[in-house]
Amino acid sequence: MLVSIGCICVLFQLALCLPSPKVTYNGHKVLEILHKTEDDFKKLLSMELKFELDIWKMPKHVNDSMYVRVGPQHLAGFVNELGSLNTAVSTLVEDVQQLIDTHSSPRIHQSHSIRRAVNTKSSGMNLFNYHTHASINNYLAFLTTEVLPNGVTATVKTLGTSVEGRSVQMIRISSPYGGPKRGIFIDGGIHAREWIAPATVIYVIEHLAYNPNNDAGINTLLNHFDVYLVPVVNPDGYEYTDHFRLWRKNRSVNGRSGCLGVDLNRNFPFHWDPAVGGSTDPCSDIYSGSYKGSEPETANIVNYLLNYGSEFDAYLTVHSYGQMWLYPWGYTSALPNDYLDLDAAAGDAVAAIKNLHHQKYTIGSSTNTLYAAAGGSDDFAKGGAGIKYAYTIELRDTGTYGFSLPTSLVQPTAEEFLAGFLAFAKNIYIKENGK
Ligand code: 0X9
Ligand code: ZN
Repeated sequence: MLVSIGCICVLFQLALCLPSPKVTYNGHKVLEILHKTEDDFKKLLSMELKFELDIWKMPKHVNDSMYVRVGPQHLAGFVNELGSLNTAVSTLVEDVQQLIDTHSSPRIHQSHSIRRAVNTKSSGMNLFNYHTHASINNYLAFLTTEVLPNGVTATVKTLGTSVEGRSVQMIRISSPYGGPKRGIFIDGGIHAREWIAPATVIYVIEHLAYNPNNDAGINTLLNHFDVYLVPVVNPDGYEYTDHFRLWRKNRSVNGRSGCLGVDLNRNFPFHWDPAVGGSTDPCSDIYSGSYKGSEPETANIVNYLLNYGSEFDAYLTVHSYGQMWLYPWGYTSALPNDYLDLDAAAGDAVAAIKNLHHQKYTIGSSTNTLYAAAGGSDDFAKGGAGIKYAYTIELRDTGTYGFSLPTSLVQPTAEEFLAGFLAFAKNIYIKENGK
């Protein structure tokens, strides 16, 4: 009842005007489960709502592991029911709250300390921490006031608002040199709890804005492309993670269900289908929404990409975790006709990633590498908006810390993503321009 109890409390607190208490995960465990047959896997999935399971990692195939968070009130019942299946179960995380307390620090609000000077080499934004949404929007606004090296300009556009009225902002980083240029679109924070995604997008913004002079790769990138970045697609969910650290969805009110939120990455209007890796249950973490594109946060991206998609060569959506560089499709196991081009560009990206800190990222179509899930933004970008090179990138790690990635790992994670991105952009520029 974690989610539904939360909802009742929300109503209660609204009436009493009290701040909502933090949801804690004391006694919650993450179990690693190995299933032996497809049938057992289906039975396992059917237990999601009954035991309020939070699936942290889906298995890729029979005998691959699944990671599942389960609360103390359901542990015995769940383990008991697992006993009737042919599975091997072990404990990956003993106590989720302890993991959160030990390894993640609260997000910081830093707008006041961003440097107010011109022509220096950085904004002063703390790149190795997690930031509040307000802090991120202040940061984007600050960049537009900067005189950046090499004539680079930063322009901010509001794509729209969220359910709770927060402003979803996009920044364009552009150099006056080179061209004519096509665009690359990067977003983060579709899923609320994946804090490393907005942090990584901010890291990229900062480096593109301030480093074209001393980084040849960035200079070349900006000579070839304008880069458009949206650090937080789902600001309401992102802010809500202050109370409910493992919240995934947005904060839509779902009729009278008593459960809030739609999984935005099941809501995009291209082969939208709750039956493929989504859900029709508003209480599920993978609720696909009541109809395709129902959510304002989805519409913000959809409308922009429908209007301007023809100007973009690439769409990268940054998620965590799992260390993967995935391309469409998520709605089918069939591959796009041009998948070899997408595979090759991803290959250059993961090679550059490996080169930097020896981290291994897996490449493949999302259905064949991760799991089938329709309504993802990558599928829409490619199939609905016609952007050839569309990807979901799952950043670090592979399960040690999961969503509670310590701030000490923000820098290497973001650094290697930037290296991968630069290699990727070089690949697609050569492929599309023949030079
Ligand atoms: O399930 C998702 O939405 C993504 N994984 S995550 O752990 N970040 O939630 C993967 C999405 C891959 N793309 C599509 N299925 N279209
Ligand atoms: Zn995600």
